[in-house]
Amino acid sequence: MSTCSTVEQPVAFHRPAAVPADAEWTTDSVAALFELPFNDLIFRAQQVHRAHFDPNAVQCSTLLSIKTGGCSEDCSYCSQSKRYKTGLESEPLMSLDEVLKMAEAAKTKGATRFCMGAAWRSPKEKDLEPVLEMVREVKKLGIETCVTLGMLKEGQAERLKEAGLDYYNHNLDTAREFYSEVITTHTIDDRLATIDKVRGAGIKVCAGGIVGMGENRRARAVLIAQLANLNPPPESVPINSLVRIEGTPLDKVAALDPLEFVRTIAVARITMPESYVRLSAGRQQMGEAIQALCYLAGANSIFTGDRLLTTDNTSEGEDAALFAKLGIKAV
Ligand code: SAM
Ligand code: DTB
Ligand code: SF4
Repeated sequence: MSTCSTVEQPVAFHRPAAVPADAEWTTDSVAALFELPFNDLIFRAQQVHRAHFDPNAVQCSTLLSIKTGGCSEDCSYCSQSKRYKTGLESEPLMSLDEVLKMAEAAKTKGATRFCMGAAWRSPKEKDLEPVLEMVREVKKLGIETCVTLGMLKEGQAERLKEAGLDYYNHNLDTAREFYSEVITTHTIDDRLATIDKVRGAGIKVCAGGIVGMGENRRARAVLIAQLANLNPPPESVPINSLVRIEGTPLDKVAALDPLEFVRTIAVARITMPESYVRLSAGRQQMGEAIQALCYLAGANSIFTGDRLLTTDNTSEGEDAALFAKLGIKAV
């Protein structure tokens, strides 16, 4: 029989992939989405995306590493852990003036959110005060604020909220079952506890993970199900493609098939219909075609600016050129 025969339809074409009857996603129902024929998966993701968002608009945030390197944690992917020889130079907390200059520049270039990241396990009291000041002053520029500072102690989230913080980024990073393969100095339950504190303080949650760390598809399904079952799901879901950093334990891990990355974006879109799905780290390594597929799969936010935290990002010109080709507007 010819491969183009119209007699046999792929079964999944007529069968909507398992949608849980109650709003709870199981690993199996998420794994079933991953197993769909690629075109069916993207079609479903597009349907969900178009029901909730302008399909041609992408929100842009700019990152700044306000405190770099020297981190106590052992996250196997990270350039900033003091346990690995990555050649990164540690830098103390930046001054308010420097941060404000960067935030102004980001706003001028069209970013609508400024995200300040610090390489801490958790912020000490003496660290939090200057960060609160940064949040207050950046907010005054008329741009949304986001920080990612590690695990929070009681009361810290409330103080960040009072300072005007819009979003707190705290990723689950990987599946519970795979977590200790990647990180041993804290647990996924520690991460969940901080997300609870952030939510409790009325700050919007930005939580996602990294793919391409040697996890299998099942583990990706576990991660997405856990994010989707947060109640409510995170407003922003960064999906990072591992940026392999020389000197880290994951520097030689086999690269993930880029189409599997696109699938992960589509599954995140379907399971978290109202969330912004952020095509995060790894865009520079992806090229235009894979990024375009990610937008098609429902990614609707990115990090813009020449740098992520410690690694290069696509340039402003490259992003503008791709958006022009695709007719995407930055919002
Ligand atoms: N120390 C804080 C924490 O761990 O939450 C904030 C900074 S940490 C660098 C923020 C996030 O960046 C991590 O949770 C991880 O998802 C992402 N990240 C770090 N290194 C990465 C890499 N090499 N590739 C992809 N994502 C990475
Ligand atoms: C997120 O999920 N990804 C961003 C942001 N949140 C803080 C960080 C990506 C870091 C990529 C590696 C680096 O530049 O150090
Ligand atoms: Fe530290 Fe965050 Fe990097 Fe982990 S991901 S080593 S906590 S900076």
